[in-house]
Amino acid sequence: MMVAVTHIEVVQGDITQISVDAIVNAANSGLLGGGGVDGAIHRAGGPEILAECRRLRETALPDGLPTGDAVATTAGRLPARWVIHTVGPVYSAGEDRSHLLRSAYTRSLEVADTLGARAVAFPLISSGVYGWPAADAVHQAVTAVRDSGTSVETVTFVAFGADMAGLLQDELR
Ligand code: AR6
Repeated sequence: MMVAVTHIEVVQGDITQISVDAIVNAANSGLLGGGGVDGAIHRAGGPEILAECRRLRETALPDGLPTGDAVATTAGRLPARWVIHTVGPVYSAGEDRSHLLRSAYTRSLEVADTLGARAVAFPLISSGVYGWPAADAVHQAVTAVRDSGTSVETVTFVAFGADMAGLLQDELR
């Protein structure tokens, strides 16, 4: 039996500059933009991405994209071919939502498999505006990708700062 092994890499930088088949956006259910990495992707990718998100809201996703799910659009003028939008959970100290955080990764990889994407880059979903503690966000991200069974060959985690890059390197060791 052939067992696909996904290679996991860490780079520090801005995900909008990464040349891969698909970059993942830490979006919100509305899909119409926001701050953080979402704002950066729409700014750098141009209006084509928002136009396709609007069309999705008018057709397949009238109530928006549920937390833990994922959907692809064009990447506009980004170096990537697709943006896979996913919605991580807002962190809650009183309720364990980690299954939704892992689902954001696994559903994104399922969408990537459907597209035939071989190289995919992720930001650390939920670790910014949504308040997920960085060390656990990294742990959930790496374990979700490792356990996913995806056909994607290379997953690149894009750390926005040196602290996040260090946490990722520790988790991968
Ligand atoms: N490249 C890579 N990582 C980035 C970039 C970038 N250009 N910009 C920020 N990050 P966040 P969330 C990191 O807040 O927590 C938006 O308003 C950032 O340092 O972007 O899932 C959406 O519309 C952090 O580590 O996403 C939603 O409403 C990580 O990306 C909400 O924020 C995620 O931070 C989603 O919140």
